[in-house]
Order: sequence, then structure tokens, then C-alpha cells
Amino acid sequence: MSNDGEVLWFTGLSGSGKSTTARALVEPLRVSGRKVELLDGDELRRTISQGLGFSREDRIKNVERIVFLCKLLSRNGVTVVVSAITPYEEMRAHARAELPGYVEIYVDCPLEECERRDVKGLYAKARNDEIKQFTGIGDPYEMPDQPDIVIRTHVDEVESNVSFIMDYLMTKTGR
Ligand code: GGZ
Repeated sequence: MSNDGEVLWFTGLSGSGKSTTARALVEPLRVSGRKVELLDGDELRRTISQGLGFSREDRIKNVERIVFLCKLLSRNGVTVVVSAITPYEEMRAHARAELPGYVEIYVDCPLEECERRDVKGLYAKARNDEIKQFTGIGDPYEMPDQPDIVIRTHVDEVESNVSFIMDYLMTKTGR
């Protein structure tokens, strides 16, 4: 039997609530006895993916690097929580194929709601053409084909989404 840690991979639009939910999940995962590492797309782009842009090619490179890190961590029993837009099905298929503990969590939030929140003002910039290839505006977000979990951040609270994910893991892994 594999002792790989789970890789809880949050995918969704910018501003959909991926990072908020991912951060809130860390503590309950630790309480359940897991060693946990959080990999946030935004932070990784300032470190291991510094210099990469948002072309299809660069996004794929970015995600490949994250998958590589996940592999190292998860095969040593660490549960990894990833928050990255991961907009293309091809990338998610790669992550799924490479990572035995991969659990895909689609953070479902309508574009209009993400744009209304516009926490960092990026949607406004994208609408003004100041940011090209912004996901959902000038670049596609392909809806996940086969997510393991779907959460709806415009309908449900963070705590209830976190409980839902913990219940899923309990059913699947017994802890
Ligand atoms: C999408 C962009 C872009 C463009 C800058 N498209 O919401 P944020 O601000 O804090 O997180 C987003 C982050 C996306 O990085 P990822 O590594 O998650 O993307 S991917 O999986 O597609 O490689 C957003 C910001 O960077 N950002 N320009 N053009 N998001």
C-alpha cells in the first residue's frame, strides 16, 4: 500500500477563494495527524517560478514545477495543499497522472463574482488591457472534467467547505 501523502490541489479563477480555503484547511489537516505543506501559486511565482509569465507555455512550466515539488513532498508522507489557477485540463491531467495522492478541488465561483470582489484590482486592469492573458478575460479557464470535490465559495462559508473536504478525506482514507 502506498504511504504517499495526499496532494489537495485547489484549482479555480483568480479571486475565487482558493488560497483562503487552502490556508483554512492546514490546521484541521495537522490536527488529524498529517504533516502538511502549503504551496501557494502566488508565492511560488515569486520564488521557484520567478521570471515566468502567463503564456500557455509559462503556465505549463509553472505547474510542472509545482507538480515536481509535490512529488518530492508527498512521497515522503507529507500532505501538500496547492493553490494555483491551473487553468488547462492538460495541466491537471499531468498532475493527476504524476501524483498518486492527487485530489482535485474545483473552487467554483462565477467570473462575475470574482470580478466584483477584485481583491487585488487585477480584473479592472485586465478589462483595461493593462494585463494581457488574464485568466477568464484574455485567457481561458477550462472547467475541470473530473474534479474529486467541488466547493462553491459564493454560496458556502469557508468553514463549511473545509469541513466538507475533511469529511471527504475521512471517508477516503479513514483519518
Ligand atoms: C492569471 C494572474 C495573471 C494572469 C497575474 N492570469 O489572484 P492572484 O493574482 O493572487 O493569483 C493569480 C496568480 C496566478 O498564478 P498561478 O501560478 O496560480 O497561475 S497558473 O496556474 O495559471 O500558472 C493572480 C496573478 O498571479 N496573476 N497575472 N495573466 N493570474
